[in-house]
Amino acid sequence: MSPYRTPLLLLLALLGWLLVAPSLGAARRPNVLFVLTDDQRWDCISLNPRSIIATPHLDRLGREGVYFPNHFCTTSLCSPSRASILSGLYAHAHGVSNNFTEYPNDLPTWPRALQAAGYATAYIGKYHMGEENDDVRGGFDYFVTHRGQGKYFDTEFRFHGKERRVVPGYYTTVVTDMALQWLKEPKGGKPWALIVGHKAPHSFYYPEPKYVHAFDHVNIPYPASAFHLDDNDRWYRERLETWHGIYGPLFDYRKKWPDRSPEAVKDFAAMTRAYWGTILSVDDSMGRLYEYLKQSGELDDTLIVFTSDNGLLNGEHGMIDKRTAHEPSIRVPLVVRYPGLTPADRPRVVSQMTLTVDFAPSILDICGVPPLPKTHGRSWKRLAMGRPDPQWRTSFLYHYNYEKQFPYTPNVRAVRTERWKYIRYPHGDGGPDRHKADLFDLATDPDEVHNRIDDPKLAGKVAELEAELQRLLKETGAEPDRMPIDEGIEQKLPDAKIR
Ligand SMILES: [Ca+2]
Repeated sequence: MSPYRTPLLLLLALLGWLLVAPSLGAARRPNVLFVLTDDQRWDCISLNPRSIIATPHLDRLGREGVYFPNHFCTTSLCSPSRASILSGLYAHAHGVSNNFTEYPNDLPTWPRALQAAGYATAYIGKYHMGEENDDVRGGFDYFVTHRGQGKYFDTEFRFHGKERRVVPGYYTTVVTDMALQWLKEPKGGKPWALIVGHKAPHSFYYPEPKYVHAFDHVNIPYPASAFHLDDNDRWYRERLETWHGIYGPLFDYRKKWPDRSPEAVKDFAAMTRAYWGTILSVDDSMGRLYEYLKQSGELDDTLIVFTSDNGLLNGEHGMIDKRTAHEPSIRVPLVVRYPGLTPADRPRVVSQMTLTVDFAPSILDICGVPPLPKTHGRSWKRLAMGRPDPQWRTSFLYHYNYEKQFPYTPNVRAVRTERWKYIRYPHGDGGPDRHKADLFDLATDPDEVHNRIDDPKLAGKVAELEAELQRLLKETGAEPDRMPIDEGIEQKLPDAKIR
């Protein structure tokens, strides 16, 4: 045999592999496990240094994958945000502008696109678009949900549009059991995509019995920003004693209200401990799902996404709930694990601002499935792989429309850049705003305590941000910018059925 023969054969084999390898890569489609919580704050995952609670299983996704510390929702309200997650569109474009509107049946979603591309698809848990509807929705081969908000214990689920049955047990555990059951079923060689919709940590907060006392030792004061409202418009103060204010009923944690006494902070602390407790069960759930994928050999072939639909104000600026454009309301946790993006021993942090509207383009891009015909978001696949994306956004639009059923937050039109946030509160009649705007310098004031809108030195910055807001409204097709008339902050409680 010629002494050159073996190296030549090796070289030919290598060339052949190089030619085939890229096409192999393109053909391999990862499974998708998308875990969605309800109202989880960005700092309630212990990858965030501010977190009081420990979430080792959620952290592991980031420690073996990609952590997005600057991820945001574009409307901080359950149904509109969920519709943005599925469609890649802003609320004004998908039309689900409140919690009572069904997702339009003819509007594309990323699960539907995956289904059309040959994926086995399922949705298990809280869907929360179209409150009283538990029918099967388009794009899912298997669909389990319930009417309304569901309950932390003993929820009545409906199984793929057929029987309704109370499943005894804790919600988070029960949906995890159902998810594992579906994962174990044969898929006929198809890749799969599963969305698990948790109820936790949405109000009213009921932790699992084993976590009821998990945070009894933690002292929890009202946030300092609750006592610095002088720079802000009057609506901040008008909200304090309402359903969405810190002196109000606190989702029934306070029996007699309003209560401005310093001692009443104990109700706030009890509420916060319960909220945190519900997230510990979510972490357990992720641990079980991860362990199953590892055992079944699918872990490294699965794109795991963990996120929430919106954030939550927990006392900041004297506020409870979400809806506003403040950081705790619009920031959302996001961790992603998939070795096709980065190997498990080379975790990555993507610091660019990512949005709920980025999920549809990103997931389809990673799965090698054509994008939806129209989205406002962009794929972060390149960023997650550590490649530069010089065109990535440096600002984004946030909006929320006043709800008559929840008269505690004005209309909100805001622009956030990496350093600044400018928030307007339009009246809704096209005339001049009747509330003072907010301007926050997030670099020097991350807790948004100092409203700089009246600072004459920043007039140029305000003009620049106003122009950017108008540009973003135009770019996302939000013109003419329709919104309800702001009927003001009211003390009345919301209807008991929709709380
Ligand atoms: Ca929510």
